[in-house]
Amino acid sequence: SVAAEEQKFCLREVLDTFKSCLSENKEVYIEHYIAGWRGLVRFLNSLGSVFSFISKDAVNKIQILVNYINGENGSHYATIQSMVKYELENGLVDLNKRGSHPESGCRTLLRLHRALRWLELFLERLRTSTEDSKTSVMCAEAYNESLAQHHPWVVRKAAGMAFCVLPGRPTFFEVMNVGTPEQVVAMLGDALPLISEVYQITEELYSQHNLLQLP
Ligand code: 1PW
Repeated sequence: SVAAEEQKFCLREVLDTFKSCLSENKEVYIEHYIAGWRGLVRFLNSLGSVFSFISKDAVNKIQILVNYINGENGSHYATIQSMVKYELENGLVDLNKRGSHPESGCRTLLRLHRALRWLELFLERLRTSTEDSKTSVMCAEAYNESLAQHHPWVVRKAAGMAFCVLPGRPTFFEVMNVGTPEQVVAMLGDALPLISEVYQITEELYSQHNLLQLP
């Protein structure tokens, strides 16, 4: 049932899916990347309805990528590396301004990639936080250091308002459903290097191909 599914939610499992993202030669499987994002969206939704505006866009982006994977050229969308190669070689990416390919896989995944950096920075703050640390402040700091630079004023404003109503650290840890605060900290210590590696590999790939500013 849906209720049982929700009850089983545990952030450790979500972060573990990022483990399965990397192939032996360090390529990033899009299907697993998306599975990780699905879990993050479930987590966001469990924090309250204010976060549905944030998760909605992630859901849209996930769906665009799923459609590519299930489409007739799906085999090219196995990894981020194969997607970049395929879309660039076939002129399927709007490089300078939005035109005939406004929803390329490359630009869509770039949005999730930038949001992953936010997550990484936020979870790192959470990991090293103390009992009286404010989740809203940690979340806002992580946002300002990463995603905010890519968002227009309205979105920054709305995001700032959402952060203000984030539950406090104890509730936040409970929703994660990992165990005691000590277990949360240990879990984050395990998961963060993996998320960071997936982020770095994607960042380097995009940088090599000059794709970090795709419209
Ligand atoms: C507490 C855990 C945090 C996990 C990160 C959650 C994902 C953050 C998504 C923020 C989305 C805010 C509203 C949407 C803005 C879009 O305009 C923007 N999308 C993203 C993912 O940054 C850019 O996409 P666009 O408009 O160029 O298609």
